[in-house]
Order: sequence, then C-alpha cells, then structure tokens
Amino acid sequence: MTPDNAQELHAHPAEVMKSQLPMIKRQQFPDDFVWGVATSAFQIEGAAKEDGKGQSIWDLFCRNTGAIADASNGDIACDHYARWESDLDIVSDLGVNAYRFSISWPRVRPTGSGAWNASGLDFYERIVDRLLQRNIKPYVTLNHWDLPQALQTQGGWVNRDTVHRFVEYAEGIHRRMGDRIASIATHNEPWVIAVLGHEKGVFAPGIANRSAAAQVSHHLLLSHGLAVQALRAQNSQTALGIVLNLSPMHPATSSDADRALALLEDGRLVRWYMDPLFKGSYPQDVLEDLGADMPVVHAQDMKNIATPVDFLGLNYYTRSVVSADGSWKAGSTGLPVTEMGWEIYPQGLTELLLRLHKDYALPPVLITESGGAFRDVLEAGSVHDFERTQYVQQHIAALADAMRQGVDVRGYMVWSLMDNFEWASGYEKRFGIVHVEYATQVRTLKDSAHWYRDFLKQDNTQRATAC
Ligand code: IFM
Repeated sequence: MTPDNAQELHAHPAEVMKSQLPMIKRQQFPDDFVWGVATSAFQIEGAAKEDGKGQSIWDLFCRNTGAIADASNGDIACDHYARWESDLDIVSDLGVNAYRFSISWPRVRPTGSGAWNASGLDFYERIVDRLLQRNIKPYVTLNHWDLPQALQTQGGWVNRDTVHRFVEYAEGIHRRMGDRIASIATHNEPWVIAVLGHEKGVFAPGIANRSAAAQVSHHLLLSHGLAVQALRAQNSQTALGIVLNLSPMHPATSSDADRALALLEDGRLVRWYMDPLFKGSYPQDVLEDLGADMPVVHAQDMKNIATPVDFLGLNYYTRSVVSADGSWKAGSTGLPVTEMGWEIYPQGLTELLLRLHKDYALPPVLITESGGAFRDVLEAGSVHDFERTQYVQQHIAALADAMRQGVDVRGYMVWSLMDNFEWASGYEKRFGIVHVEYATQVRTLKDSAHWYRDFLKQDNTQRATAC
C-alpha cells in the first residue's frame, strides 16, 4: 500500500467520491456564459383548472387507463402555480443567470384561438418580472407539448390551421412581454411530439399513425419558421430559436444491417429536423423510407422553415444505439444507466456537437436540457445524489471539450430545477436537483444543487447576455 492510497482508505466516502469527479471550473467558461435550470409548465404548475385555464391534450391523455405509469396526472404536480415566488427564490439562491420555463398555451388562450385569459398572461408576466428583478434572464419556451385540447378536437398538429393558431399565440406572448424575455424557443423537442405522440402513441395525444406523425413534424417546423418571421416583424429584440432532442446514433455492431439502420435512424431523429431548419430540405433517404406517408408540403414551406434563427437549443441525455434485430439493450456494454434506463454517455455530447458543427452552418448553441433521473433518498433533510452530480459535471466537461474544438456553445441548463411530472412515467422518475415531497410540497436542495450553487459561486459577478 502506498502512502497515497492509505490516505484514501481513511478518507470520508464523500471525499473519495469527489475525487472521481472531473475538475471543471466556472472560470473555464466565458464570463457571459448562460448557466441555468429548466422546467416546463405542465410538469410543475398544477392548477389544471384554475383561473380560467383551458384543458390541454396532456390533461386528457393522463385520464387514459394505463397511459401514465403511476396513474397520476398534472392536476397538482409541484403546485408551482401557487408557489412560484418561493420557487423563484430557490432559482435565485442557486446563483444561475438564466431560468428556462414554458408557457402553457391553454392557460393564456384556453381554446387556442379566440379570447385570451388575463390571469394566465399575468401569471407569466409576474414570473418574467420577478426574474428580471433578481437579475436572471427569462428563457421562454412556447410549446412544451401542452396543446389546447380544443385545437386537438379540430385535428391538432395534423391540421395545418394549428400552424396559424401557433403563430398568433407566439405574437400574443411577444406583444405582451417580448420586451423583457431574453430568449424565445418556439417548440421543445418536435421529435417527441411527432413520434411519441403521433407514431407510437405513448405520449399525448396518443395517436399511432406514421403518416400523421410525419405531417405533425412538418407543421411543427413550419409553425416555428412562420412564428420567427412574425416576431421579427414585431421588431423582436429577443433571441429566437427552437429546441431539439438529438443524440449520436450508433450501430450496435459493424454489420451492414446495423449500420444501415443507424443511418436511417439518424435521418429520422437528427437530419429530419436539422436539414430543413438549416439546409431548407428534408433528407432524401427518410423521404424514401416514408414513401406514401411523407408529409404534404406546400410551395414556400421549406423556405419558411429555414428562416434564420439566433440560437439552436439542444437537449442531450444519452446516445442512441440500434441493432437491426432489436437485441441491443442499454447497460449491456457495462456503462451505467439512469433510472430511465438511459446509458450515461457524456462523450456523446461532444461527438454530437462536433458533428453538427461539421455538417451545418450552426447558430450559437445552448444546451437547454441535461440531467438524469436517479433513485433519490431523502434522509435527515439531505439527498446524497452523487450520480446526478457526477452526471452534470461530466456533461459540462463534455461540452467544454466541444467548445475547445471550436463549437460555439453559449449556455448550459440543468434539467430540471425540481422533481416533477415525468410524462408517461408520472412522478416515479425524479430529475430535479431540488427534491419535491409531493405529499407536503416541501422542497429540499439535493447535493447536486449544492454542488451547482458552489460551482456557480466561483465567480458569479458576471451576468449572461442572451442568445
Ligand atoms: O422531462 C423531459 C422534458 O420535458 C423534455 N426533455 C426530456 C425530459 C426528461 O425526459
């Protein structure tokens, strides 16, 4: 035994664990780097029927037997609608310079068209103003999946009219508070809405139809481009963009079949969104694969989708691995997995960023979500979530690596500020750096939150400029 590891044997377990963490410092990043935490309306707000809010497709979907793992819903969630002030105190306490949240479309315009709901607009305006008082930049997402049910009744995102309703919604929000919002993302993860919501039917609105899914993805992209144009026409000074969930797509083996499938799946997840946004066309191989299911595209649509943006938001959680025989399982390679069953693969973030940088003329990139669900235990007022802390650190280190190699990344936001309603997994999966005891709504900072706060404190004199 060397003197060094003799010392390690006597060290406190927490100290030993700390020594396994990558050395990252806030000072390694530009002074105006955006550091944030993220949430979304349906996942935290609750107050599903209060103050004139309309129903969303998720309100309805949760009522389908078997749709949500623990048969829960978003009626109360984290009760953030009532507790927003103390929740923003926590955000401020963390020392972040940005807070990403979404606006519930049915809370501000209950049926998606027609009358606006003053109480809903006031709620978000109060959040924006309170953040600004605290010197925290508001990063708003307009569509984090909770489409007004009244629009779904008319076909939802399959119906081209919804594109125009969305543009009106974007204009209304921008007119009311755009002068104070640092950044507006039109949609969060259109792949999820299209594929999980309309092809696999495991998310709202629960439709399983490939052609519907392709049309939905086209309408989401089109509404994004038209909304950006509409806000620019209002002389927007807000940074405008979209948030995609992307990952590197790896073949499980080097067999021809696995490699061909990986290429097609890359087309379906990455190029189907990146190509129209940044090259103005859909990838040919995916169009061919869709055949008769390909979307109806009008003249000018592709040009409108490719309207230049100020930023690309990227949500990264894991890599994807595919095998033609479907046999590959996360964890089979010995890499750790999160409670979602997702492999922990931080190097995939560097790989993805470098690849996007090589293949596209990228605008500045923001990591708008990064985090993991782990089995947390609240004990004596603490949650020792070492794995989550390590996850966050490794992913910050991975993005620093991509920045060193030339990718223009401007910010990083942890998903999520607090435990919340994890869609079809209900409340069973916890992503927060703040623990929520749902029975009492008590919030407790986990070790990961303490770490993030300490990390940010290394120099928190500087504030972010928006991108
Ligand atoms: O909770 C979700 C979030 O709403 C969108 N991105 C992925 C997160 C974890 O699944």
